[in-house]
Amino acid sequence: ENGSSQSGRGALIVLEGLDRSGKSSQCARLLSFLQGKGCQAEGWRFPDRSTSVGQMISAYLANESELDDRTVHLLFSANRWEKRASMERKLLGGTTLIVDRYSYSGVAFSAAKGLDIEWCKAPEIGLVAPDLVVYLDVQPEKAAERGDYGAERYEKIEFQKKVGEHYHSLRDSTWKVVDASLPMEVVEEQLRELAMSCILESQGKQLANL
Ligand code: T5A
Ligand code: NA
Repeated sequence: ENGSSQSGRGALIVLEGLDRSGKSSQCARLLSFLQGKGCQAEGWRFPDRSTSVGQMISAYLANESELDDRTVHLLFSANRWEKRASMERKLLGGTTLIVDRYSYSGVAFSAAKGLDIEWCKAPEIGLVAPDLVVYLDVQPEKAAERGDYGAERYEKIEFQKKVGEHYHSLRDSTWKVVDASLPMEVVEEQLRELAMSCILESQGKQLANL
């Protein structure tokens, strides 16, 4: 693959956070920064609504369909599993992936509905482990003031508070927490630094699994 022998593997960088914490905006900014530096990088997101599983999820999120809580949990997980092989191929080929939500969203949102957290984690085991998880930290009230809030199923302040508590319990010392209530440019600058050092450090490390 292109450049893989010179530059090593790509890094798996995940952005997590509540709805409207700024993940998609920051993923786009980080991606263009990295590409501008000549880094081989792609932007990914979960749910990936382009697949048939993703379309079922999308209809559910838009309140166009009803699904049992465990069923939708497993669909979100299946949506990551169907991308696992190509994710690994990209990373080993030297492409860094900037991923908008991953397994932690899967666990935090389903646990906030009351599902057992260990049950929620189980189907994520074996997916590719991120090299870096950045949590964009914002109060639900602040996020709710941002554009288009409330359009999708989970965009309710009380529910988002529960999601935030579950994210908190999932965090470990490897996560980087960024204050996402700061201006976009400030968040962007912090993400650049975190991503650059992660990409360098990841080159010498083997890919791991969750
Ligand atoms: N879900 C997801 C699960 O339940 N299980 C799973 O396994 C997965 C993967 C859809 C839903 O699915 C759930 C979680 C979600 O509820 P999604 O498609 O990622 O997930 O949708 P959202 O997270 O809702 O994405 P949003 O687009 O709403 O939020 P973002 O991406 O965090 O925010 P962004 O960048 O679009 O910004 C929102 C607004 O805020 C402004 C932006 O300009 C924009 O208007 N903004 C700021 N304003 C001021 N200061 C800042 N620092 C700002 N940053 C952004
Ligand atoms: Na988003």
